[in-house]
Amino acid sequence: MKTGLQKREENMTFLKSVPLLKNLPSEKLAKIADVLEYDFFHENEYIIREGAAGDMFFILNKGEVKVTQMIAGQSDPKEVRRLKRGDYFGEKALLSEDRRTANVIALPPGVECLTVDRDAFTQLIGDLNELHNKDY
Ligand code: 6JR
Repeated sequence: MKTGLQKREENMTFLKSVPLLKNLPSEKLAKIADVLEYDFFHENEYIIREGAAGDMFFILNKGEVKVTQMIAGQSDPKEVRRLKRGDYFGEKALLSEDRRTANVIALPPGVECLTVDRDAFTQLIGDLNELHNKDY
């Protein structure tokens, strides 16, 4: 069995490896480590649906996802990119209070994400320049 302390250390080590978070002070990372949750998704499962409301931010811990988006005049969503361990998604709906801008779908064999809710995101992550300057 892992102790709470071991789990916290593991989370801290991973958070330090996430490019988005690498310049945050340890105290802030520790706060994120304390509030994050784990979420698991089966292959082909929709983690995020375009057009839905959203209150969660995701950091990919294991596996890969594909991002798809509706294009005007086309009936099927088109793949726009793939994301891997250490990448994040779901920030746009939290920054703008808008609907989700794309679908995010788990690729085989499935995905493990760290999730941060809207309150913690706003307090600890939401003011990072990288998020605001992101230009897809
Ligand atoms: N675009 C998440 C990854 C893209 C991408 C282009 C866009 C928007 P969310 O998909 O956050 O949920 O994290 O909206 O909370 O190329 N993602 N690649 N979003 N939006 C989103 C991102 C992630 C879905 C993308 C994304 C656009 C283009 C034109 C408005 C207008």
